[in-house]
Amino acid sequence: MKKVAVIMGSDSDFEHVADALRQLKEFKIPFEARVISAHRTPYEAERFASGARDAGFGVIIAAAGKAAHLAGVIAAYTTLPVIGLPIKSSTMDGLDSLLSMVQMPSGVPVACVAIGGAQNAALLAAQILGVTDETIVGKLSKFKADMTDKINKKDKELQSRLKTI
Ligand code: RP5
Repeated sequence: MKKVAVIMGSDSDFEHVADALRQLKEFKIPFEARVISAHRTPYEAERFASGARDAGFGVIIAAAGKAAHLAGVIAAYTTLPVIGLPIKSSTMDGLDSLLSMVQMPSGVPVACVAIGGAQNAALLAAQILGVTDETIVGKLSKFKADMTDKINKKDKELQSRLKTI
């Protein structure tokens, strides 16, 4: 199975990325997590992205905050799909990160999840790998079925509450 790379711009991003790591773990999808910064360690960002396909990765999640160029820089150096995970920053609530990731110029796409959307980043990575890996599809289908059950249960509970108002 191809691996997922989870790159964060700083160790201070870790708590915002943890849900992605947990979800990948739950699906038993192999992943590697690294701290690599587009600005502070640009050569490492280039080196990692250029070699990612040969290193066995199938998709890269890039999490960063503030002037969040990490996903874009990584996408510039690889033909693998890159998922940007905008981190909620202290001053602009993550809008800065979101816009830095999502407003990519033509020719260098970055798929971007919501600000703080760590679980969705992992689910999207799983769905990308699932295009060619049937074992992941089963896990994704179960995830969706469980989610359906949960929401149906909430709907039932709501119907009961409505009778009491
Ligand atoms: C970004 O700057 C990182 O992704 C992080 O979200 C933000 C702040 O980094 P630290 O100053 O906390 O290391 O590059």
